[in-house]
Amino acid sequence: MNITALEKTALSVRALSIDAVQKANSGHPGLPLGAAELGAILYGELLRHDPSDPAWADRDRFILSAGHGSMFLYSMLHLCGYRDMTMEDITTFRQVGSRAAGHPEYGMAAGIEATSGPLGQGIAMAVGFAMAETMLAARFNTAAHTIVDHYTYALCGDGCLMEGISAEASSFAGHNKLNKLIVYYDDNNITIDGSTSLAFTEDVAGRYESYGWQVLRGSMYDFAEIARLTAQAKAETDKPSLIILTSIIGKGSPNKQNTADIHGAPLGPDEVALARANLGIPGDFYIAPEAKEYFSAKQAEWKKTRGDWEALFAAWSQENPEKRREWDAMHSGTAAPAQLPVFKPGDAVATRTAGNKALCAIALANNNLVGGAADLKGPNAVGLPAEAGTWTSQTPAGRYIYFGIREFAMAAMCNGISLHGGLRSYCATFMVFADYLRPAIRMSALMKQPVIYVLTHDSIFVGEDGATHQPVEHLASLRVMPNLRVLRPADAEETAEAWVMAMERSDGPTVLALSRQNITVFPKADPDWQNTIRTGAYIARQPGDGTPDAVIIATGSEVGIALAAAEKLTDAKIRVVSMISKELFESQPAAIRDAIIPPGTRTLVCEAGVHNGWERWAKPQDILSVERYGESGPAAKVAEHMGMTVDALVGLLKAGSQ
Ligand SMILES: Cc1ncc(C[n+]2csc(CCOP(=O)(O)OP(=O)(O)O)c2C)c(N)n1
Ligand SMILES: [Mg+2]
Repeated sequence: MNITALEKTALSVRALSIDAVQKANSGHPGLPLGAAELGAILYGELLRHDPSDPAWADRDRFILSAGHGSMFLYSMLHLCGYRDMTMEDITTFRQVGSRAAGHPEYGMAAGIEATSGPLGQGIAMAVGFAMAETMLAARFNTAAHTIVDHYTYALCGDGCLMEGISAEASSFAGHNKLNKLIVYYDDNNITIDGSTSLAFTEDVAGRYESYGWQVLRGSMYDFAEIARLTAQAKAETDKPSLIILTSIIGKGSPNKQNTADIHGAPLGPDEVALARANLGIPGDFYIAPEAKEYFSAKQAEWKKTRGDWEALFAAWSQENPEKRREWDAMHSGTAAPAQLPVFKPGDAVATRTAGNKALCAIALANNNLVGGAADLKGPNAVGLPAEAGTWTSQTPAGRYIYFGIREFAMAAMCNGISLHGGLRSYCATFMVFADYLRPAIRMSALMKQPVIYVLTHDSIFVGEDGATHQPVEHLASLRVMPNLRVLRPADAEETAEAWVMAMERSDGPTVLALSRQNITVFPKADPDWQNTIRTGAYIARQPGDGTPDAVIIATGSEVGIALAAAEKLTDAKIRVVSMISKELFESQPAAIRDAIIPPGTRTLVCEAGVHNGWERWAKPQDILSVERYGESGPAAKVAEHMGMTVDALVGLLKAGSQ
């Protein structure tokens, strides 16, 4: 280990971070200054990676959970020679167009493994990465060839550990013995408001030990110790490791280090000058020549390591052509067609139940689909066929995941699994608990990850469980999230298509909103509905030719209400549109929209949720919605009590036509 080169690397991280934040007049110098030594040794000595091929499948992953310290990551990527992270990006840190965004953003620059900044989610995503590694290793390694063998590293701060999601994810990781997960804790006792003594005095080590982690301690400023502790973490084959590194926030800034002032504000010109003098930084955006030399030598080493792996992979491919075909299929990013379940009009099936049949069929055709529920495997109906097995530390090739009752971590872990590559992930809970996982859904959408969220029990038709379990505002609140696709199929046939639509998506997450209650499969007026549904809506009922007298837009179980209401008004030509995805439909060209909902035609909406968003399609008095929390009782009685019935819709239709 070249200590001088590592010291000069840490110096360069400090120099770049001080200047980038100062120039942007915005940013967080505290973490990169305080943890620069870890950056140097992690990227220089510990990580198995190759900047010339940042997508190398068997690279170690590093997730900066404390995403506010983004200059830590950008400095290291630049120093290592990741081509995406140029000096121009660094000198334009936090400006529009720079790859060095305020917080690391997945997709902006190769080498950024995950978007981070929402504290705590990085730890959970790291758990997901580590899970994915075990899954692929179990499936593809052979006695002769170990082609999947990498570690997942993360760096977290006090904030990540205060967030509840770290508890969910770390408890899960300990239970599942994710020994190739190594989390460094930047233990500086400072957050934005000041000392951690204000609000965080728990025994972190004791807590992690109780989760079943190996807990190690050392100094952030002792390279040999960090190397030794990391080796100890790797040697532990039964537990994840937390390496607590005592550190000084903003180290090197003579007047601001060890204070909250340096957490998230530029040093200011005077303190920049003092810090430079103190550290021995000779100029702007300084990179020490020793660091440069060190990393150019490393680049050759890294290339060789990856080259060795490529040779191993080629030999493995040669000997295991079938496994190789599966590897390619799993990494292709496209879903294989499945033998979908067939339903016929008149069948009474809950869409959650139909969804399970579709999921099982799709899972059989797509070996890379893994997932589970937050202790609601049965109620959400998201079990996998028996041959898919269960993912445990003993059976890592298994595909059904018992996440436990940890919705938020479940969703963030699914993001990690998806980001890792090679796998598709899904997860499930009751729709009413969508807000327990919402910040992770947002991250799926932001990171363009095709995670599938199965949210069942999607309305007041849940019945007896009552108001706490009946979603009312959730559909509307999910629909407003950019790049999230919400699909609410109206019967079993639509549900199978919805699952296919979710699998076809590669650039963002999908919510499948499914019913608890049985729904009768209805005949579809549009013979081509299986294609038309991909526009977000199709004509489910079409009375005769020509323009209808009125159009009812309905979603999910309320399509049945709309169909029944339309039948009751025998003297009017009423079209029923099943709108499986409002936002998808609204993104269609006008010609497609107008063909389904003719402009100028009276349009009504029926959905068992708040009206918000539907004003685009119907006048307020023509929207049959639910504007209050639900009631406990049998579903039909609750619906009657709340006015979500065929008669109520008939009443609306008649009222408007007078
Ligand atoms: C979920 C979430 N809540 C709040 C914030 C705002 N925030 C950013 S950094 C920070 C303090 C973090 O303290 P610590 O992790 O100790 O970082 P350090 O100050 O040591 O760099 C807070 C509250 C956030 N980014 N994410
Ligand atoms: Mg801190």
